[in-house]
Amino acid sequence: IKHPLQHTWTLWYFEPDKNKTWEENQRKVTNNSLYNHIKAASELQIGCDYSMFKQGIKPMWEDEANKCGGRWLLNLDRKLRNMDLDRFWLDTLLCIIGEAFNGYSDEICGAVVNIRGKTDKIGVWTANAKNKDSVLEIGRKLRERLKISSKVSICYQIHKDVMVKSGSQAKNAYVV
Ligand code: M7G
Repeated sequence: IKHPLQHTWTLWYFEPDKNKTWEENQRKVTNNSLYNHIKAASELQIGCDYSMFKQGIKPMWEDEANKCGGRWLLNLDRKLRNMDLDRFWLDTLLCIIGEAFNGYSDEICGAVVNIRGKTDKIGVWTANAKNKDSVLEIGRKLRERLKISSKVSICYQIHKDVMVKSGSQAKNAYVV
């Protein structure tokens, strides 16, 4: 049977372990782990991530597919964890896997949810930060599909800026 989706996707799980490097802490979620319960994002421990990326792309800045790219970033106050986080993450997955970005889905590399102490984060990673039209269109579409309130703006950060700043402190290259 022809695959009904355009791409094959890989789910990654990050759990912080101080004895390992950041990269070693990224694990592919294999078929075996599907026999266990895959927790909702809101049930993960602080410090953990899920990443869903196109097959062959690692969920890291250094990957060939990501190195010129950036991410649309949605900051979610911890207080929203019970209410909104799982819905936002699920809708984000549906957008990327369902190729919802009109002609721009080729620009999508993947998406990440970071569970953190104060502010959880959802990032949609795109391939080339210089492709302004596609970056903006993806941002607008994301706003629309996630039904983000017009009072809230979402910002795009270039990975190269995030690498040298720290976490969410990087400047915003685009805003929608
Ligand atoms: P984070 O988990 O993206 O956000 O980055 P946080 O600051 O809210 O926890 C935390 C740290 O993880 C970074 O400062 C890096 O040391 C490491 N890290 C994160 N990412 C996404 C990467 C990556 O793509 N490559 C490498 N080498 N380290 C990363």
